[in-house]
Amino acid sequence: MVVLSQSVAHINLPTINSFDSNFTQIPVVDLSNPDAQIHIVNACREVGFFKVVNHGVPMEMVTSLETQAMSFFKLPQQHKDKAAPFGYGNKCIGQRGDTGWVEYLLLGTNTGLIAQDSPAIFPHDFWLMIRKYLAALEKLTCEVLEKMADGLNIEPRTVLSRLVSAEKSDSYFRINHYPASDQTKLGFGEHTDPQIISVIRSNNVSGLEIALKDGTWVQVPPDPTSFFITVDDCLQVLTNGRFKSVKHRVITESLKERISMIHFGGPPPNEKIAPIASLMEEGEESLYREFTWDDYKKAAFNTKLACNRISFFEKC
Ligand code: GA4
Repeated sequence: MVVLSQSVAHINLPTINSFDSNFTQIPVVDLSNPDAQIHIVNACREVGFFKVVNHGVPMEMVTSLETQAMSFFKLPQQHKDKAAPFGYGNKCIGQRGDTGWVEYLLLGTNTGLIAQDSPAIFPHDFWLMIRKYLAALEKLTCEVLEKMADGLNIEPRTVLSRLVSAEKSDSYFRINHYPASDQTKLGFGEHTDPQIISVIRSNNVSGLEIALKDGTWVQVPPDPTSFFITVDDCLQVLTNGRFKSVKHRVITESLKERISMIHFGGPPPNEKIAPIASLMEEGEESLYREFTWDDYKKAAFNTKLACNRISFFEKC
């Protein structure tokens, strides 16, 4: 049975006991495997989610950033609240009244703030680590997207990666802290990510769940040495629906605190998001109206978390 604390008691938990008992494994892609591109494309078509190993990101870089972030979240609440204008949030997600058992830092990677150590409320070392981590994550994101282009047989192989490596790319970085609790709580409600792909890394504490194509939810066993990738809404459009963005959520059920760091790879604001021409078969039409990332982001950020945002842009 699910027991909710008072603070989230008003949240309707969606079908959290409908786990798919037949689904045994999250797809794993070994980036050093010469066939990695095939496994990436299969995972994106079938699940919209996979884990990458042999990713080349040094683990000490990841753990030292996590340690710094954890010491921020350990600060007294009044101190953390001072960071609210700079991306700190506590229990409130987005602008439309969504809540969750989570506190977080949410930073735009291209706003200039990270490059300027701003706000100075965080120590210089923290900013240095964030910059190093983001550089490594952008590289990993591009590697995955280039292999994806190879697997889809589209050229040039940078057709997707250039969207997140462009100077004006509008990516986000989020550190979520789910405090320990002895009760099951909705940490982060179900949603798809609006961007192209998101790269998630967490400590060794469970909670992340994904929805399969048939709507059943499966738990993702944590693996702190690996990264998990989600197919996001823009990638669904870029592939004209061949890949579907994956619904995911976090249900905390552990006495241990969970911390996750997510890089959301987004395109430049004025980039047109439409199916990649070289992927389309003869006579195939786009399933979506043409829009820019700025159009999509404005619409998306104005919705509730669980909203099917992509449907606003589907052709009737
Ligand atoms: C989900 C993915 C990212 O965390 C995020 C989220 C954003 C936010 O936290 O402000 C949104 C959510 C996310 C989509 C719908 C809107 C906007 C909260 C919300 C209710 C940073 C993003 O890009 O979209």
